[in-house]
Amino acid sequence: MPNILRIIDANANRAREALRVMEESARFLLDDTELSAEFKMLRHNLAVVLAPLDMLCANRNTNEDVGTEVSTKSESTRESTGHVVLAAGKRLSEAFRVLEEYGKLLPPSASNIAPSIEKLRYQGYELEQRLARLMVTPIPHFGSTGHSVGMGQWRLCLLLTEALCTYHPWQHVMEEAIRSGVDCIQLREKNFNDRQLFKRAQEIIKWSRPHAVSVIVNDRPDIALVCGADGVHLGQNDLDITEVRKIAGRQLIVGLSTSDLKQAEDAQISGADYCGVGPMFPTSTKYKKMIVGPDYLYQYRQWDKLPHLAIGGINPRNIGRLVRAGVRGIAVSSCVCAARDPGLVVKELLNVMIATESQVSKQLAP
Ligand code: TZP
Ligand code: MG
Repeated sequence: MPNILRIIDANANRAREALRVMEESARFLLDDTELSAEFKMLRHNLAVVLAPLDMLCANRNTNEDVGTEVSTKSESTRESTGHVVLAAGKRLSEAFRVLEEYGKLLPPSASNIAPSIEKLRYQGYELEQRLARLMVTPIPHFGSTGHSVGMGQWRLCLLLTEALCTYHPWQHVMEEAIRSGVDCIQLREKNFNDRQLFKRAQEIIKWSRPHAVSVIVNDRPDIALVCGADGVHLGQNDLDITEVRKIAGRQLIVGLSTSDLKQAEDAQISGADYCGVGPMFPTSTKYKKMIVGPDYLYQYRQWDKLPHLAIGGINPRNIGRLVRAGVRGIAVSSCVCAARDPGLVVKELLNVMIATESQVSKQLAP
């Protein structure tokens, strides 16, 4: 038993420290009273859950801990405050998981510890996501001059369409997608009347704002403006961007779907903020005469004057091909909306993206 208590002691400290690191960011960097109070409350609740084991300290034996000297290179540097928060979040979830697993071996008098820690682990995950959303800035977009320009570059935009949500209500799909890391949601409902659209946009905004997830309305600058969305997405046959700017000025991010470089250049000249780039692969979500494929994405990235969202038939199995063509951001609909586990698909997309990017950059390194 004492050895298990040593593990619990070490991980209780690790969790407390990680929470404190995140709390300091919420408090001093973001001045976010509510979020820092929630971190504080989680630290407090951790202490309450572990209180029955108050002899824990007696099990601390740092001198004999064979792990104190072991550290990796990645532990000694951080690129930004966002990375500090991400590293702390990872430590927190690891520590909670260890507490939960070894807590299951405690005697019956402490049998509520493991399930209570499980609850705290979920709360920690939620808070970490909220903080990361506020701290980890979007990837800057570097224009052809090499300077950071305009808005950032989203990573993963979900096109949310209720009729495509096969296994779950749309709210569940949205919540899971947000929890799992989308940074943009586009409301895409072709058959809603104006009232329905307005109401749906408001609901999505209410859920997305606390997580710093952008909300874009498809086709309708008027609805986007009145409901306070971040932007509007237009197709080649929708209202011209110059006309949209007349009513929205710079109040809305404006995106335009493009299928070749001429359309992308026109989009930039008429004041678009980003381009949809596609379709990448065959899709049944929207009728498309022609699949332009990853070749167009590659050309786009050579030009690269605006942030982009590659779109059309993208899923975790083919995203690797797009990363090799230079993709930085994608928009998906059916592979998430129609998934049995939408959150898992979002995580898979992001993980494959990150893993392939790191493979590609290693191959390019001298
Ligand atoms: N525009 C080009 S392809 C497409 C749109 C709206 C459909 C994207 O949906 P999916 O299900 O990810 O192919
Ligand atoms: Mg349209």
